[in-house]
Amino acid sequence: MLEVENLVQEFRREFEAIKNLEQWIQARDRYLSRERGLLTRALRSIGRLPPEERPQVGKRLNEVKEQIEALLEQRLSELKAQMTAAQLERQRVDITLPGYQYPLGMRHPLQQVREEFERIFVRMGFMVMEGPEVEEDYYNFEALNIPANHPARADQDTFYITTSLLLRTHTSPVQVRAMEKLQPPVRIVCPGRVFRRDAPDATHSPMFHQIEGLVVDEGITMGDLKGTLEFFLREAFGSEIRVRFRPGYFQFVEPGAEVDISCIFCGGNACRMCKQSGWIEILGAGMVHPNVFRFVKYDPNKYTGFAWGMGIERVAQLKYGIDDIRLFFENDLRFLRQFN
Ligand code: 2NL
Repeated sequence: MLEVENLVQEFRREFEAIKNLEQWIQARDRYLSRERGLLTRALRSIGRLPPEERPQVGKRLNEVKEQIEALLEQRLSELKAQMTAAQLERQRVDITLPGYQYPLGMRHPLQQVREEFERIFVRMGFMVMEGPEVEEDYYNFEALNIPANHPARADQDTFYITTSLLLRTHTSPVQVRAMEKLQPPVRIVCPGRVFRRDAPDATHSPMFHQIEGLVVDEGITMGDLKGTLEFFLREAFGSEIRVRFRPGYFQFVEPGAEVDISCIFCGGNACRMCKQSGWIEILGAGMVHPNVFRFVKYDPNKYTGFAWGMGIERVAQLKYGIDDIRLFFENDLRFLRQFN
């Protein structure tokens, strides 16, 4: 009996020292292991006691075993609860931390110019239309009155994909497609990327952007062309500018015109920016050639129209004083952030 009570004392001491799951497992095995458990061995050794002592010792040992099992069970739940609490503490999300500051993006300067011009034309009742950058030879050249042997078709100017597929060299094919779909009156602007096989330098990029526009209806005249473009240019560059139309040649118009604005830097006096002329060339335009109407099955005796095209990079360069077109495409944030 004395040994049994000593065992109980020893267990209580060790039980108090259990701080974690490993110590708990050690204690359980030390007392309750089927093979070497101190209590298991004590129960087995009852048979070696004098017969009169066996019932009393056996009863006490069974009591002790139940107590030890209950205590261990209780401590196990406590340990599990402690571990769960510790894990929750470790994983806690600190919602008081300030959030990550996402840097705000901005529109590319070319996109800003494009949207500004789109808005002016939309106010005048134009529709914005887009089309494929990979085009058929027919829409890029043939339907625009540029025949197979025209120099604009030479390999050095155009990126060909196959003999009949190419990267569009202007956004005019969008307008040809639009005329195939729509009946006059047509008022559209077509902004987008265009491609020319040029070696890049300060004034050339093999990919650049254009906005073209087209108006077709009965009775459209050169007066409509002049009024529309003059209004647009004053909206875009300031109401004080003057606009000048000079003869110009484009295969798909007749007559054609080069359009200048008075120099926005010197007011038309003469400076470095306008090469002392007082004028800056800003776009090309003209009355749509009857052959173009024939290709899209518009009756050239019923309808007339005008069209124009301008380069977006050139305008953005003028507006912001940028001397190298390649800056637009390098994605250098020190450059781009200046247009925020
Ligand atoms: C320029 C000159 C121009 C056009 C583009 C055009 C389109 C159709 C029919 C007739 Cl569908 N013309 N576009 C007309 C004249 C000039 O662009 O210097 N662009 C940068």
